[in-house]
Order: sequence, then structure tokens, then C-alpha cells
Amino acid sequence: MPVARPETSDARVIAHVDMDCFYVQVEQRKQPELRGLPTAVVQYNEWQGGGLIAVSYEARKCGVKRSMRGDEAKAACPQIQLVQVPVARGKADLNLYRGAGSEVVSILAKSGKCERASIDEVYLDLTDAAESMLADAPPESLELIDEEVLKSHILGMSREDGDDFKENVRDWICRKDADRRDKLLSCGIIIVAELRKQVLKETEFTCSAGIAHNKMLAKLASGMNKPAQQTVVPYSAVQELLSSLPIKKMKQLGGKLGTSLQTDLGIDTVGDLLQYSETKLQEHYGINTGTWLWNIARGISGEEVQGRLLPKSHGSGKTFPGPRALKSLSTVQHWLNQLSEELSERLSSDLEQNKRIASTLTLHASAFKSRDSDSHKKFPSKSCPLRYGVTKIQEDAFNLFQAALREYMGPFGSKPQGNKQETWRITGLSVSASKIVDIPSGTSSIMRYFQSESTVPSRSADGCVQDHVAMTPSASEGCSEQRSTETQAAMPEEDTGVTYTLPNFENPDKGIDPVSEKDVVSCPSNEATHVSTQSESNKGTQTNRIWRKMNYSKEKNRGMPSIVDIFKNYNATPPSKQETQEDSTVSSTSKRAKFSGSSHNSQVNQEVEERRETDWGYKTDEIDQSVFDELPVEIQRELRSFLRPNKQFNAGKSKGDGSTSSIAHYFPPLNR
Ligand code: TTP
Repeated sequence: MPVARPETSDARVIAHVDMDCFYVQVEQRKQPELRGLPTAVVQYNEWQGGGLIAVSYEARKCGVKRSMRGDEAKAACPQIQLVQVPVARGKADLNLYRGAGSEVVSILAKSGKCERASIDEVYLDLTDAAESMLADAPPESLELIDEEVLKSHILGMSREDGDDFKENVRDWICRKDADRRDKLLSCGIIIVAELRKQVLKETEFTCSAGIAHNKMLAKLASGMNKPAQQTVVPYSAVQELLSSLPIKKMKQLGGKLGTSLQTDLGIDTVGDLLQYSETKLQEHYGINTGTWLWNIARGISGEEVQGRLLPKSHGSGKTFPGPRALKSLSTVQHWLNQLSEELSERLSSDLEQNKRIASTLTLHASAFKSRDSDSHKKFPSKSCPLRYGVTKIQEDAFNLFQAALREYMGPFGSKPQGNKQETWRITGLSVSASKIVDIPSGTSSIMRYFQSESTVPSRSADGCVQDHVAMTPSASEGCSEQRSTETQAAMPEEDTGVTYTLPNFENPDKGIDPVSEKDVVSCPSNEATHVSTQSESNKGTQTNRIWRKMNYSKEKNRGMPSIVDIFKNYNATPPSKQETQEDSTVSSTSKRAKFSGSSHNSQVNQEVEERRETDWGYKTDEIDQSVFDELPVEIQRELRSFLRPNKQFNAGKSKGDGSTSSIAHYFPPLNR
């Protein structure tokens, strides 16, 4: 956690850009006849019409919520169009959405330091661009302020009926006597509005944004007025924003720490934190956390925007809700093979496109036991060094699973004791690859090795795994984005993948915390081809230039319609009737079913026991270094960095209701 109290953080200009109902927009771009209609994207799971994972703002107005299943959504809004998420290998295939997210990133990344925080979210550090604008052409000197800028929400500014708030916004932005912080924010407002217009023009996607002096405040603001709007947090409005904000809404406070603040200190809002001194908070939570809490109560956060356009990890997961819970090693292995295949594909393309390799493989699962004295015991997450090649990943993932299963079942789990015949059910599985580092330059050689390795479907002697299994109770060690399965295990038994859970098995690229901690989860892959890979040295010049470019395009586009008008002339054609799936074959009642012991159980346990006896492993540290010395020098270097990635690479690491939405203007109702 950051503990610094940065002196100058309030002079930075940070934006958080969040796509609106993202998967829906991607599907609507693919099927334009859906635009303007209440639409939802449903999970791959036929039970009760599938779980909703994205809901359009038109559907939200009819009362449709993400927590619903397809059938419930139809009851609430009979005209809703349900689109099923694409499927590959028997599970959701998110490549379409990842690619769409990358399109957006490649546009935004041109404006300044850009951090891709999740499949549809980006942080931008616009300080340089704003400073350049302020120096060369401050807002008060602009003849024309774009409509989109004037529609911005500025916290602390009255928007009461009768107010001409666009004029108020103009006055605020153009104040000559404003302090430097507000002037920089004004420049940020103009830059972000322009970027959002650019995103819409080039991708047809709308997004919302928050603009503030740090990441924490920008993120809070971006969700306040959705869709297709932007919200600004001037320094003077920070305390008011935080005073009534429920403590659990704060990033990193959605979990145990937030609960402890509530129960142990009686803190309900961020504002309540102000009554505690820094020392008191440190006494309760330790020096670092105490200082961090003291800071966030005052809207202070030193967290930097990371210049990162590529994902920090790759993951592939699936949930097995209710009756679909897995109960045999062979089915677990089948699914691990599918997940590993997908993971391997993504690793290969990362290697090929970005010259990056991952070094840790982690397995997460959620499970429950049949007769359970110990029902809250978590299924442990396990990690091991990652070996490239689909067969090896499959093999290692299965070995990790078995190691975790033994631990989960305990000493009596693998051998039935008397009447105590316990068995297990797996309700979620995911494999992820983390600790991703760049391969040092001049490494084409090693890539050939990886590529040829992946075609050899045999178990090689340099394998994994049990002896080297890293116990990662929270998984945070092995994989920075994936968290423990605690919440997942505690979730009801349905399609838990459609909600934020830890981790999100169906969509490991997506959020993990009930309070939208999306920015700490895996980012999508396969994006490198779209993402601009500007060098650090280029960035300064580019950011310095950006406002000029914007100003120029503003001149050029003088009189151009506002962002909402871009689709005004869109001629929609009537929709074809969307086919939706109704599945009556799956029972809706089998929630966290209790399974009685059976002969099958002992068979399974026997299988576990047998596997234990054939386990084998190695430690990378035990590899004879002299073997390396016989290899060509550049391969030695590459291999060493692969086996022991340099630490420096790994270091440092309420939505609005849309009442003021203008999205309808983009996607006007169809002529029927
Ligand atoms: P969000 O940004 O949380 O939501 P959204 O973009 O659908 O809508 P909003 O306008 O309110 O921001 O999620 C982005 C996408 O991630 C979403 O379109 C679908 C997917 N997703 C999941 O697959 N599972 C989930 O639990 C959530 C929350 C999102």
C-alpha cells in the first residue's frame, strides 16, 4: 500500500476512462440493428436463460440488472435482446472484447502515460499534456469550447433547475483567477472530452471518465455520471465527495480491512475516518496501512499511473455452478486441459507479439465437501514455475490441482476413515500465468525453443511440480492479479462467474471485488497488435504536442457536432428477432447440494492416493549451473532470466443511474 504523502499530487491531472456497458456495445457494433434497444449479454450457461454480464442503459431503465438471469430479464423487460457471449472450448471466449478494449487503449495511449486497468478501463496521466496546454493556450484563450466539454459535471457546482450549467461550466473552465490546480484540471477536462470523442469516432464506443488529481479520485468520479459523460473532482470538492462515501466503496476497502473498520472502529463512510489520528490508525492497522488510511480519508493518494498497455497476467477460468459441479478427477482434468490450452494460446501470442514470457503458473479452484465439519476451508491456490508448451501446462495444472486437493481434503480425505466418507465438488477452476517479463533483446533463439517445445506432447524430465509448489494462501504471491478463492467459495452455487468474485473464474480478465476493484485484475491479452508501443522517450514529446493537435483539430472541426450528435444521422434497420436460449434441462434447485458418500468417493480418493505415489518434481535452484555454461551466451542469459526473472520487473507493483444520459442520442430508437 502506498504510504507516501506526495507534496505535489494535487497538481497532477489523472483521468480514469471506463467504457459504458462494454460487452453490449461490442455486440451492438457487430449487430447494429440492436442499437438503441434494451440489450444484455448473457453468460455461456443455458440455465434460466444464462446469467447477465452486461446490460445496456435502455435495459437498465426497464429494471434489468446484472444480477438477473436471462429469464428474469425477459420478465422485467419483454422486448430485451439477449446476446450470448461467444463460446470456444465449451467456455466463454472473450477475445472479441479484449480486442475491442485494445482498440480503445491504442487511441488513449497517444495522450500520455496510459495504464490498462481491466478489459474496459484505462488510467491516463495527462499532467504533461495539461501543463503544455496551460502554457501555450490556456482555456480562457480559446474562442470555442466544445459542447462535450460544457456538459462535464464539476463536483461542487450546482446543477439545479434553471441554472444554465453549461454557462457555469464555461465560466469555471475559463476563470482567469483560478488556482493552478483548477486550471490544470480545466485543461484535463478539454483533453479528455476530445479523447472520448475520438474513441467514439474511431471505435463507435462511448465511454465515461473521471478527471481528478489522483487515480483514486478519478476512478470514483468516472462512475458517477454514466453513460457517455465525464465528471471532474476539483480539489475543493474532495472532502464533500469522500465524507458520505461508504467505506466499502473505496478501492482496497471492499474486503476484510473495510469490514474491520466498520466493526472495530464503527467507521461507515470515508469521512468517518477523519476523526482518527494517523497514530491511532497505525496502532490498529500497522504503520503503512495506518498512514494509507489517514491519506485516503483526505483524498491523498500517491499511486502512480503505470505505463502499462499489456496485461500483467493471463488467466483462463470457468465456473461449474450447482448441478454442474465437478466430482471426478477425470472431469477436472478434462477442464484443466481446456483452460490450459487457452492459456497456452495466449502465452504464445504474447511471446510472439510482445516478446514476453511468464514464469509462474497458478491454479485456483473453489470447492466444497460433501459432509463438512470444515465447510469454510478454502481450496488452496497453488503455483509452480511455468513451462511453455500446452501439454506441459496441462500436466502441471493437473499436478497442482492434485496437490491442492490433498491439502484441502486433509489426512482423512484421501482414505476414508470408518463411516467418514468425504468427497469433494469443484465449482470453479482457473489457471493463470503471471510474473511476465520482457525477454532481453536478441532472443529469437529462445523463442524457437519455446515454439518447438510446444509441439512435443510428451512429459519431459525438466518438469514440475509438487516439490516446488509455492503455497500461496491468498495467491497474491504467485499471481498479483488473482486473489484467493474465498469469496468464490462462499458464493451461491449458480453461475458465479457473472459477478465480481475472487477470482472471476469465467472471466479472469474482469473484476474481482464486489466494490469494483477492476483495476487490480488481469488485463486482457492479444492486444499488442493494436496497441501503440511508443517508447518512453517519445512520450514526452507526444504529450507535449497533444493539446496542439487537439487545438488544431478543434479549429478544423469548428462547429462540429457534440459527441452525442455523431450518431444522430444513423439509420437503423429493424432488428431481426433475437434468438434466445431457454433451457429446461437443467434443474434450478440443486444449489450447494449435499452429496452423500458413495463407493465412487473412495474410488476418487484412491485415485488421488495413487497419483501421490507417482508425483515427482524438481527445483529450478537445483539445476546444475554448469549445464547452462555449455549453451551459447545469449541463450544462457535468456534461460537465467526465464528461470529467475529479475525482481525489478515484478516490483512496484455506484455507477450513476444514467438519468442524465445522452446515450439515446447515439443510438436512436429504431423505426419500426
Ligand atoms: P463493467 O465496467 O463493470 O460494466 P459495464 O461496462 O458492463 O457497464 P458500466 O457502464 O456500468 O460500466 O464491466 C465491463 C465488462 O466486463 C462488462 O460489459 C461485462 C464484463 N463483466 C463480466 O464478465 N463479469 C462481471 O462480473 C462484470 C462486472 C463485468
